[in-house]
Amino acid sequence: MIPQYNHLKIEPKWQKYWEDHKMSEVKESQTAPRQMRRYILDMFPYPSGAGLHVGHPEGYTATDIYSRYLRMRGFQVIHPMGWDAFGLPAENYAIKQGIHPRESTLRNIDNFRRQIKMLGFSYDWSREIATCDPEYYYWTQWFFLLLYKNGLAYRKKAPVNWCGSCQTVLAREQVVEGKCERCKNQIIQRELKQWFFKITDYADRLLSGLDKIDWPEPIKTMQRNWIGRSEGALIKFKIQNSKCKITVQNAKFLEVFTTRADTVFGATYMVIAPEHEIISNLKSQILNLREVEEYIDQSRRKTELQRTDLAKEKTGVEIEGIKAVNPASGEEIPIWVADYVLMSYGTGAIMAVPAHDERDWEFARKYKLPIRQVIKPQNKCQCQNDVLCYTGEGILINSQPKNSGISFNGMRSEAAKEKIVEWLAQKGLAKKSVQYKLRDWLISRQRYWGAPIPIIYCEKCGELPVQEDQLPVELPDDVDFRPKGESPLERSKAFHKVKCPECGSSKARRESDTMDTFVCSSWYYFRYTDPRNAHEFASKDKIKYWLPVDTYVGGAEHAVMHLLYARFFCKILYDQGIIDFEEPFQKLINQGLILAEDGRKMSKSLGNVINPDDIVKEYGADALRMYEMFMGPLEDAKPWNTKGIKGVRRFLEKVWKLVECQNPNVKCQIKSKCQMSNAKRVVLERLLHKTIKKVGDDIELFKFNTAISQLMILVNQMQKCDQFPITNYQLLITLLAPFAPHLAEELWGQLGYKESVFRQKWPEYDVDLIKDEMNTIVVQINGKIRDQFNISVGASPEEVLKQARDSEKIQKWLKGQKIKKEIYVPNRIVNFVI
Ligand code: ANZ
Ligand code: ZN
Repeated sequence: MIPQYNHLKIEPKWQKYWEDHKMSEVKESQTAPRQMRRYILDMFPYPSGAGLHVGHPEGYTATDIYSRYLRMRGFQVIHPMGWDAFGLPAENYAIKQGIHPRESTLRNIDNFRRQIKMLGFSYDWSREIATCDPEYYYWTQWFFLLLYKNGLAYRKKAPVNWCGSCQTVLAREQVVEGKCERCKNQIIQRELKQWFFKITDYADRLLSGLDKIDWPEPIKTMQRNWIGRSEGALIKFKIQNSKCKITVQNAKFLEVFTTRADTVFGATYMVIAPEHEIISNLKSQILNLREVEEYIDQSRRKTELQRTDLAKEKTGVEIEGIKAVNPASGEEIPIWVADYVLMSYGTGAIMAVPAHDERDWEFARKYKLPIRQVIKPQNKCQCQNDVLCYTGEGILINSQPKNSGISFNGMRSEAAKEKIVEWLAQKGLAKKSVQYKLRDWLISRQRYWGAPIPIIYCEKCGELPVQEDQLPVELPDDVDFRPKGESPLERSKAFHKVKCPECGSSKARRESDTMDTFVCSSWYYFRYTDPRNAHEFASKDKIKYWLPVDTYVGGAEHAVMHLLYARFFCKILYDQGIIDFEEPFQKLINQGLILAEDGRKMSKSLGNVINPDDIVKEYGADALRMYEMFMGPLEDAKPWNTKGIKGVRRFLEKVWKLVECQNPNVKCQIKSKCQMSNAKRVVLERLLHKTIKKVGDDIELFKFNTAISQLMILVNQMQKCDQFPITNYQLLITLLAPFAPHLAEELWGQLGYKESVFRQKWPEYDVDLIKDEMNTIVVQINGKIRDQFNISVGASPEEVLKQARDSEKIQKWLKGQKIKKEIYVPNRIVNFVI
């Protein structure tokens, strides 16, 4: 009897073995050459109360397969795991339940660790880190000070979402339809002093660096758009009192940023953002101030997204009493305030060209503002869809300043952009300019559960950094988590009682903001290389030994924030001479979403969540791992399918039986005499070597689904014969090992080996056995070609002749006639003489 494949017994057994034998731990070695080291990294998870989701094991299985494979190929692999442990949900839970976030976070981490271990991933647990650990955030604070000392961290006023009834700042996700999630009070925008990191200083390098890394193109595009570099010009429009035509003294000019200076003659009005300072500067001149202020008030209640949504109808109010002068045409044009113009981009003001910009077009139509065409499409038919508003480039028309010999008519857009800016520049009214969408990174959070910002404010000395030897600034425990709504840190006495590091006065107070958790995750991959270092965030040697990360796997939802911030930090360290590379992650791979069985996103509220605990219990970790890799290409979104995991489980059972039959101690009932012909045996031998090649190649390309298909094909063929040399079974197990490590270890042991299968070398394929494995045989009748077929190289002459005779086409030609002679030119031609 063949023993049963009992995953419940096998899996914990081997997990313990791997841990006891420290199979996944790795140390620096002076003899390991540089090209034989790899850093394989997963995005560390936020340990939520819900536990592991089936989406987590998808990426983790991919990196595990790759890491195990690389180790078998003789590489030194650093493959760590840790916890992105600070964050709002833990704090909210604390505030609601009155339990300390540390307690709930540590509990969640324990659960996550248990679940990850139950899946048999080969992480080096000796390198585990948690960002909420004071030993870790010591260095997060050190990074803050590094930026601070280099002028890259600064404080300025910025709007926050403020709930007047809870008396607290809210995160974006706590604002639901403009109202406080907790008390349903209307949220207002309030200006508070906040900390920023000057990521904008690095905009160009963050852009150019993208060309040097092997990342998915969509992610690069998202980063490029996020940085949003635009070349254009700043153009000044004079402002005058609409009655007396005298230039206004408080604000003589309104400056705009445009990428289309070629359209300046078509600018028939201007629009400023509601927050534009000109409104308060010119209050006395504005005739309809009340109306304008009311409009501004309304738009303050909208989010940026609502304001820029193209589908939403645009609104605005004309500012009466002042006008602008178009510097090109000399015409007087009206100034409007409208919230489709954002204060945060360019100058917060635009010249509106309704004939060539869709937003302006829509606005002009609604408010009956003049529309003047100044660009003619170069190619007439091109414009047919755009008769109304042509947004492309083309040939200038209606672009001639009055009373001057100059004309831009007939010029192409591209040249006109240059010429017009040059012409206006002579009058001091224009200059070239580059603008970025990227804003400095707001890192202040008015929250408890984060790394405290290491700054002290003294009544006398002002803002001072905490001395390095005073780090870490630890989160206090004398805090009250009863539901009050505000950050508990704010109210901690112990935390704020501090002496000024400069003058010693006790009239000093700590900064009570904590850092955005993205600060913690911007440098964690360094810490893994030297996780217990008490003197540095990581030693230079260890960084040099392991970094940069070779392969980074995670969700595409991190396209901009985390992946941009990490690159930013890396460039700072490079500029400090601490590291000698500028890009942290050489290759990036995004795994796709695993959807619910119904094709929707898995979510608690839909009740369609698959829990990995249940799956592992029923089918085993190996089945879960292998199924998730078999579902489809790693990058694709794919729905869960219970039939699918059953199929994979059956495959594993098939492998189990197949190998168990070779176990000399097992009496196998399904063992039968091998019926294989010589040719088929060679085919099988070739298939085995082809599989070695394909599985290896596919693992390198992260194409695990096709590697698994190949293994399935091999197993099906091997089932048809039990007379293989035992080495073939060994090969099969080694190939399967990275995918289904527990099963592979167990079968390996059953074949009598004492050492782990992961101490085996990854098999090599025989080049001769994979190349040109089929011959094409041409079949002739009386010297005329009548058919051809492929047959395996090892086929005997009898087998070739039989197949030739059996061919349908040949049968037709032969109808009723006898073959007089059969001639066989080996591996090439069969000729029948009739
Ligand atoms: C005149 C014009 C005519 C424009 C035309 C476009 C087409 P990108 O490419 O994204 O940089 N703009 C400038 N500042 C703005 C702000 N704060 N809020 C909203 N829109 C703003 O876009 C640059 C263009 O966006 C600028 O060029 C400006 O409109 C608008 F046929 O100026 B353009
Ligand atoms: Zn002081």
